[in-house]
Amino acid sequence: MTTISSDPYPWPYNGDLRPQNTALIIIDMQTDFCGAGGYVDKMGYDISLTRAPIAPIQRTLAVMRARSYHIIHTREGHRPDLSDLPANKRWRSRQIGAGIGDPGPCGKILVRGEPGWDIIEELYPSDGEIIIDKPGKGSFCATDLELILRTRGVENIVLTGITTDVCVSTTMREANDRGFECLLLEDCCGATDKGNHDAAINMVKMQGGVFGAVSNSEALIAGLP
Ligand code: C5J
Repeated sequence: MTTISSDPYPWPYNGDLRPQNTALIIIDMQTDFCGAGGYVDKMGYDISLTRAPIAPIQRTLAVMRARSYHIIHTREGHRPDLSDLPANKRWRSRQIGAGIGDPGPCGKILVRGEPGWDIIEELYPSDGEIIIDKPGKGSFCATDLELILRTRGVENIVLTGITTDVCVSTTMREANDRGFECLLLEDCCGATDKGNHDAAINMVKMQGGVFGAVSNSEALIAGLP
């Protein structure tokens, strides 16, 4: 029986925490979401908020990699011909001056293969780690993530990345509905608005842990077998 100190219950619920059944998912740590000249920067948000989780994720990743946990990275982005970009998503992004698919300082915004779309150097995947390319906010929508998790026997998911209130929250809800036992690491996430970050974390803890539990990198590293 191994659990991590977390809120509102020691995670995972059944105490079955092992490298074989547990994955670290690092969501959308791309230049477009946390780098100078990327999508979030171009929209006018403060990228220090989305860069804050870089160091805690690095520490968590190093420990989980060394202990052979499953490591999965995601990237939000669209095909170069934009055939998977819904018209309303493009329209909305243009309203705020950062049109998806339009040229920007880091190449075409949120387009696969462009410099801004790729994962930042500090958290770049190692050989053999899974990368999920997703067109939407949730990591399960229009991807093979669920198939990969089930094939590998993953039951527990540790969630990190950006942004807390959008892609991380959507992925956590999708995973929870599929029966995965989820832990969100508070300091390993960030949002474009601090209030939204706090609210997204608070929502997880309602109803006895309606989407799972919340902890932080220090507690996870201290308790990880
Ligand atoms: C957004 C994300 N915010 N990775 N994407 O559009 O949260």
